[in-house]
Amino acid sequence: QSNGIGGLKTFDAHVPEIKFTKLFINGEFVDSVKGRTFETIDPRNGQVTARVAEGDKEDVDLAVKAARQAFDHGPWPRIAGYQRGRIMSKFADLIEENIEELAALDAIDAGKIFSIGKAMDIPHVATLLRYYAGAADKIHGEVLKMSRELHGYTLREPVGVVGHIIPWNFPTTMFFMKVAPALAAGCTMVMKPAEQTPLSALFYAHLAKKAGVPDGVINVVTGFGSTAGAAISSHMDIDMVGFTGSTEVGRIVMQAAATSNLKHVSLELGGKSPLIIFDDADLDTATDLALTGILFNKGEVCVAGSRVYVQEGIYEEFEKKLVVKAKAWSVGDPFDPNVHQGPQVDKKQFEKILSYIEHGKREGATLLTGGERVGTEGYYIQPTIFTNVKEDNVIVKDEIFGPVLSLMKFKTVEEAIKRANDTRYGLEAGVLTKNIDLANTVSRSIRAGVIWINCYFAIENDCPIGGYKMSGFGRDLGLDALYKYLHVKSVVTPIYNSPW
Ligand code: TXE
Repeated sequence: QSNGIGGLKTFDAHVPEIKFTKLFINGEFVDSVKGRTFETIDPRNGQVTARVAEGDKEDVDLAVKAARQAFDHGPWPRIAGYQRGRIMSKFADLIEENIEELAALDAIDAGKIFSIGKAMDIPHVATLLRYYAGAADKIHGEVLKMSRELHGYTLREPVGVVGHIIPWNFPTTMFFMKVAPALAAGCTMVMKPAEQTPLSALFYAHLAKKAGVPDGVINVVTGFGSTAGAAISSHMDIDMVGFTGSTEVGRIVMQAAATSNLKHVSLELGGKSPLIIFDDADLDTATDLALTGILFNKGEVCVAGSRVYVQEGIYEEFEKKLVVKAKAWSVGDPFDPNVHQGPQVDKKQFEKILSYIEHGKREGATLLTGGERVGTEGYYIQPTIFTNVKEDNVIVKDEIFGPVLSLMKFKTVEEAIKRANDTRYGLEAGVLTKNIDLANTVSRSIRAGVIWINCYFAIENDCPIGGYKMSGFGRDLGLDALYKYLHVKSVVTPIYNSPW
C-alpha cells in the first residue's frame, strides 16, 4: 500500500508483471505485421500499463488463415468430443492455478475489484469451461421417421471459423462466454478483445496452448474496433461472428456481415433493464438488490438494473434506505479489500457517464446522492441516484453504463409493466414481490431475455442470456449458446420395403 494518488489509497503490491503483449496467431506470440503497438491504460491513475501489439487487417488475415487451416485440416473438429472436453478441462485447471495473476490483470485493465475477480470472475470461467467440456461429447442430432419411402437423420456440425468481438466490462467472462461453447462445438476462432482490456485475453491464449488446444484453434488479435474488429466482421473466410458491445456497433457488424459473405451473426448489445419492486417486497432485500443491481462492476454491466420502479406504498421508505446504503458504498482502489467500486474503465467512459449526470441535472431530475467524480486522478465516480425523472428523459432512455440509477414511483401493475417495456432494449428485468401470481404475470408481460424474480444477477452456466428488441439476438451461456456454433444438417435416404 502506498500513499494515495488524488486522495485515494493505492495498492501496488498486487500489480503483476505483464508477460504477454503480442498477438497470438497459430500458436505463437507474434508482432503485428506493421509492427505497431498501442497503450493499455490503468484506470486507477490514467497511466500506461503496457504497450500491446496493434493488430489490423493483415493480422486478422493471418489469424483467419490459421483458424481456417485448423478447421479444414486440423484435429480439433475431428477428434471425439470427449477429447476436446479433456483439453478444455485441463485449460480450466490451468486457469485455477493462475487466479491471483489473472484477477490482477483485469483489475489494472478494467478497474475490476481484485477480490471479486479472485472469488468470482476467474474461478467462474473455469466452471464454464468444464460445463461445455461436459457437453462436447453430447452433441447429436435426431433420427427422423419422415415417410414410408424416406428415412432421415440430422447431424450437428460446427459452423467453422468464428470471429469473436468482445467488450471490456468483463474481459474474462466475455472471453469464455464466447470461446468455451465454440471450442466444445469444434469450431476454430479469432478473438478480438476490447482495446481497453487486452491483457488477460493474451494470458488465456498462453494457457490454451499449455492445455493442449492445437495451434490455430484460438487466435487472439488485439487492436481497435474500426480496424481489426471491422476486418473480422467483413472477412470473407469467417463463417460466423459473435459480438458483444454497443447497439451502434452491433448494427455495423451486422451490416458488414451482410455485405461480405452473409456470415452468421449473434449480437449481445446494450440494455436499460427495469427492476420492479412491489409494496409487499422485503425492504432490506429490495434495497440491497436495487443497489448492487446498478453499482456492481461500477454499473458497467449490460444487465444492470438502471431503472428501478417502486410501488407508491413503500416508495418513501425505500428511497431513504437506498440513499443511506448508497452513501456507505465505498469507491476506491480495486485492490483495497474494503472497497466496493473501482474506477470506470477509461477516460471516454468516465466522461460519458459524467456528461449523462450533467444532462440529468439539466433535465430537472432530483439528485438524491452522488453526481461527482471521486478523487482528482483516475476514473472514479460516486454512486449516483436520480429521482423525479420522466420516462422520456435521456437518463431514463439511454444506456449510461455507469453507477447512475433512475428511481421511479408507480401505482398499478399495468402501469409498471407498460413503463418497464417502454424502452428500445430488452435484455433483462427484475421483479420483487411475494405474490407468485403477480410475479408470473409480470414475467410473461415483459419483453426481455431474462426475468429475475426476487433476485438479481442470478447468472449460472446453464441459464441462457440475451436480448429482445435492440438488445440483440442469439444467446450466451447454456446449451443454446452451444447450438449457436452448430449447423443442423439433414441427411435423407430412400428406404425400400418399409412395412410402415
Ligand atoms: O463499445 P463498442 P464501447 C455500451 C455501453 C458503452 C457503449 C460504448 O453503453 O458505454 O457501449 O462502449 C469493437 N467493427 N456497451 O465504445 O465500441 C471494439 O473494439 C467491429 C455495452 O467500448 O461497441 C470492442 O472490442 N468491431 C456492452 C467491441 O466492439 C468494433 C459492453 C465493443 O466496443 C467496431 C460494452 C467496428 N466498427 C459497451 N467498433 C454490453 N452489451 O455489455 C468497435 N468495435
